[in-house]
Amino acid sequence: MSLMDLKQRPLFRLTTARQAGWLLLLACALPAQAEPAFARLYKQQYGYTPSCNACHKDGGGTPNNAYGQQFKDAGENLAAFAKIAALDADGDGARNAEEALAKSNPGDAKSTPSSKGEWLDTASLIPREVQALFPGVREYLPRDAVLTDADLARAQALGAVLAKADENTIYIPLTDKKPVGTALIFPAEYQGKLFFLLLATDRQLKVTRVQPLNTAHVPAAAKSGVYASFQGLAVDQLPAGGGVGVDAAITTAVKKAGTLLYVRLKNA
Ligand SMILES: [Ca+2]
Ligand SMILES: [Ca+2]
Repeated sequence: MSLMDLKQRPLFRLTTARQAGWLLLLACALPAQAEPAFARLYKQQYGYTPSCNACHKDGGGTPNNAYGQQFKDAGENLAAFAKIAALDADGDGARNAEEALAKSNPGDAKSTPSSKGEWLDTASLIPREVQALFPGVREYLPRDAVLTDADLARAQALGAVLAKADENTIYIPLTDKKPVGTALIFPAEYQGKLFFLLLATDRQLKVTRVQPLNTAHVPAAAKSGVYASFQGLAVDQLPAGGGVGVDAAITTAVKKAGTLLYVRLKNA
């Protein structure tokens, strides 16, 4: 399938819980890489997956809102929901549990059982870091990158060793229903520490940007000057990482991410 064929696919098609889980993991985990355990527990308790903004002020990685704080203070576990059920975290007059059951946002006073708003819209699951790279884009096609054995073999031929663990979500920004590029958030590891990178391409799958996302705990990755070197390269012609420095760690991760994009979006 070529990149252009993607416009035939329905938007925001989340066919499995796993796909939704991946999206949420990415959307809520960044940039702080907090475990999105809350979202899983919330689903267990209330039967649906909330957006990051149930607990965060402005998407994943931002400070907790009042509901997120109450949940945290109550123990951050399944039992915590009952403990804070009768409270009204956001002060909109509806109790927390009442809001959760009505699918309004217990952490946002603007969302109430009678006027829920669009906080559960799947578009809200597109990470802010991705949206910032495509200003003006209002529609995204999140595409689950599940790797087949053929994909893994193609990747190897391109010089990247991918594994099932590298499966990910590719975000495809659309303008007038047509893809205008791609974006992928993926992990890199340096000296045993995990951090995340964002790779974006144009519609021809040439790299437009590689940037670090949460490198506060890996200062070397924040300072690296290697990011600009990927710009303009086709994703199937990225350099292989080699060596032990942080630049090599980044290059290896970018090679894997670019190759993942290529094998999933370009015809064999
Ligand atoms: Ca409330
Ligand atoms: Ca509310």
